[in-house]
Amino acid sequence: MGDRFDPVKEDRFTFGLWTFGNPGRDPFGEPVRPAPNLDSIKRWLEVLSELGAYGVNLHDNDLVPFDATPAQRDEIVREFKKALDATGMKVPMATTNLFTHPIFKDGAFTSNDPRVRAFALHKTMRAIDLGVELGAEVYVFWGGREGTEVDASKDPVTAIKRYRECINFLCEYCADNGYNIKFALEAKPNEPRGDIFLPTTGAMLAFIYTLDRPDMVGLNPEVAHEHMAGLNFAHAVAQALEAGKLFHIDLNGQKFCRFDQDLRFGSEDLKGAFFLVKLLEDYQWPGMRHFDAHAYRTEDIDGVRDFCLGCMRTYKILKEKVRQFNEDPEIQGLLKEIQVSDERLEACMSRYSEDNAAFLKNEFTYDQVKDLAYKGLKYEKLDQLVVELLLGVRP
Ligand code: GLT
Ligand code: MN
Ligand code: MN
Repeated sequence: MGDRFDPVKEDRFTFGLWTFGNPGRDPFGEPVRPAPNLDSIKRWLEVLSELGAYGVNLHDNDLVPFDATPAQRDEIVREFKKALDATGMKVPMATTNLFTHPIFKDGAFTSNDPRVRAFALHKTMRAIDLGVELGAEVYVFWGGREGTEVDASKDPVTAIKRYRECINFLCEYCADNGYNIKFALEAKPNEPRGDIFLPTTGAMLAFIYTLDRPDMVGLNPEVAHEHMAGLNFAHAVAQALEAGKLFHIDLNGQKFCRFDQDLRFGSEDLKGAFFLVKLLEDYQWPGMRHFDAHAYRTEDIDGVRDFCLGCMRTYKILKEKVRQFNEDPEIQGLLKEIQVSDERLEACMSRYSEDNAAFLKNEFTYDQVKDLAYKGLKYEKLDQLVVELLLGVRP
């Protein structure tokens, strides 16, 4: 498109191999695009690099087939690394596919069968080795099959204990091997299971503090997954960010309370996307801007390219809107009015003391705030200004 919104490497945009490689299969329809293979992956590395993307992320089996021999695995990895070098593309994040193969039909780390849990650890340790070999510094855990349809089948308390045991085991594995990698847990409320354990970013965050090495583990929130649960994604991300636990992010688009659509970033809920970009940019969050989405099933390969470019351009356009928001005199003037400051009161509330409590309890009475109860806050005006800014009619 040739304007300032075209992506460049410094924007640090990444895509999963499974995103541009998505063949457009759904529960009711066959693939509409060819299944990815090493040759098509190599071509995509060139295309994405030319478009200005920084890198790609992968599951073990996006690159190495489940049944590859060790020699085949090594050959594929060698070829892939050559293609990375040739295109200057990086692999900042890796993960394990613990959901496609039938062995994981009732979960991996939370399976009732210890043999399945042991195999999940076997597969994940090897996948971590692969990620580290490719230079990944973040390792994602999305527990797609860690759940139930039949509540009678699993004790949910035991399931959480098993989940914890496996993540603890894998943290030790990384520490023992001196790997410079952090774990990022990704929540999703349901799909493909009827219910998935630890269904929201907040639930995952609480789980992290029960682990043996909480410092090693953070979050990978995804727009679509929080919207499936009807939640405000920027608020979930803010909590993760404030806790120092935003280790990675999955950007995409999603209508509320539906199946996991994984749509092009910004294609739904533009205002929500704007406040997400605002949060990441205002706080200068240093992570990759990763897209976990795929092209509509109506698209061929050209459409997938349009999809990739669209994700990145929309992010950059919203980033520009954030700059406008932060510089808009009318918006900033309103915000100044709204964000009242009172040094004395704030100091008093910031720390408990007998005196501060006595002051708030005995002297600071309703009389002193009664004028505020019915005072309008001008949020209608503020929100309309945001809408007009997003619609491109602010001066
Ligand atoms: C799968 C899932 C995503 C996860 C990916 C990583 S795979 O597409 O729906 O949300 O982030 O396992
Ligand atoms: Mn995801
Ligand atoms: Mn998703």
